[in-house]
Amino acid sequence: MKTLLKELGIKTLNSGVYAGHWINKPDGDTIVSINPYNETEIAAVLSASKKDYEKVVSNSLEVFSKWRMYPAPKRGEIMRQISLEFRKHKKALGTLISLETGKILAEGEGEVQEMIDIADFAVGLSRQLCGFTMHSEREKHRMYEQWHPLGAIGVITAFNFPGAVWAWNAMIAAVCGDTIIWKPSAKVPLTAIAVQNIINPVLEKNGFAGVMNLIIGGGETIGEYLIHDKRIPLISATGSFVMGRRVGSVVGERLGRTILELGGNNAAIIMDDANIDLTVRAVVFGAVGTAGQRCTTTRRLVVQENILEQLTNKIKKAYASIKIGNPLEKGILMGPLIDKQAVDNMMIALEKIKNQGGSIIYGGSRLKNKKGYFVEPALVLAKKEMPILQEETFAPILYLIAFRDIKEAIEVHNNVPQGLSSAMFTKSLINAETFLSHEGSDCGIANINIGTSGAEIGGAFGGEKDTGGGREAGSDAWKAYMRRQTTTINFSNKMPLAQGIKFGD
Ligand code: UN1
Repeated sequence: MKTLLKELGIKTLNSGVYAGHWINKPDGDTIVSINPYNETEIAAVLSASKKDYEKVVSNSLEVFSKWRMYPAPKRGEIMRQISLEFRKHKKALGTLISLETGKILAEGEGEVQEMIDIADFAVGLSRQLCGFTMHSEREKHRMYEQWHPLGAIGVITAFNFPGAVWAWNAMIAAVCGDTIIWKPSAKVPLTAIAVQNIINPVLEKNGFAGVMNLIIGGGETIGEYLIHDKRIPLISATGSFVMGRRVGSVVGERLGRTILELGGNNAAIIMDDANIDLTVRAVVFGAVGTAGQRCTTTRRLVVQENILEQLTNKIKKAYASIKIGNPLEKGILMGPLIDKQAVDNMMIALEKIKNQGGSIIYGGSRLKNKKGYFVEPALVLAKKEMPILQEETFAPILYLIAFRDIKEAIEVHNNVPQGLSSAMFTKSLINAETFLSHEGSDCGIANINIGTSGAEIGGAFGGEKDTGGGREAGSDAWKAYMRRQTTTINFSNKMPLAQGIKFGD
């Protein structure tokens, strides 16, 4: 572990504030990063005070005034160099992510791959920040729109994807000409420090230290400063609905912009014509991967009643073969939850399930024989009226709900406050297209014969309703990081008015 931490520049006690340079001794509290696998301390971090916050913001604003005038393709070239650095450190960073979050190594490295992918995407995007041109109704007039950088933006990320979600935001915002102030979850501060250490030499070498900055601290301090700060035109926040509502209302009050990527309560509908083996594989990864702690985790299976028993038996069998343990060990498919609170929350949810008439047909116990925040994944036979089905419990609990026809399935599917990801398993074109139609899934992501989690970066990522409506990563999500300007140029010798208005002539 020592060499790993050394490669990533992690010391026993680290500064948690970068403002174009590491702030030597930030004034905030000390945060300790705990390995959820064995409850031991990995390293500690000095968090930011209000004074440190001011340094980060003023630096980000100063760097923005230069960065915005640096040509976008050249900004892209710097993202290319960053992408190469991510590649170089994929193994080490993936291992640290695994250590700090408890996700298995394959997923830790997969997360770094997601960072590489979005950095590569940003390189290409840097030559494609295109606006439309329009035909003016006036003679010898040209009309077009152009996109300008927004400013210094705030990026608030959650513990479960401590690298990738920052990269979705930072890589895209940076090619758009923005500077970034990153407030990661205080549960995973070391990944953030490691990432900052990886990108710093590249940004410094190119004369742009401080395009991407870091501020580690609590939501009630640093988070609150960021969302209230008029100088920050955009806050992109990933986390719970409660957090998102706070961010949305405070930033909305000052007419700032937000990108909100909040909880999911994702369902997969399994039709009786589905390829069952393929379905089981997708469902197990979707429900148990990252120990059920993805916002895209499959939480509800809506199953056609005539295959419920067969499917349940196969899932049970698959669950029984899942090895739970040290996330760094080969063959392990499920690591611990992030902390004790997460385990307690799962146990509270399971109690509620029982009280509401659900039956736990597999797992659900706290694993007491080993250290660390371990649980067994749980399978629950649920009734569609159970109130708990409306909630996102950030743990590996999978509800099985029976349905008769596709109409009922879609009704059950959509009948939750959240709207992030969704899936249908079927071989029928008619079922698939119905699910994808205007009266089908109401989510931001809808898949056929693919699970709810594990999205590629090329598409826009995000969801509807209580998920917050934001979109990040690929497609045209970049537009949220820029301001649009509509421009009309008159190259005639006349002064015609739009709508043919005659004004004194
Ligand atoms: C998250 O859980 O916040 O689609 C992000 C996925 C990953 C990203 C998850 N690519 O599951």
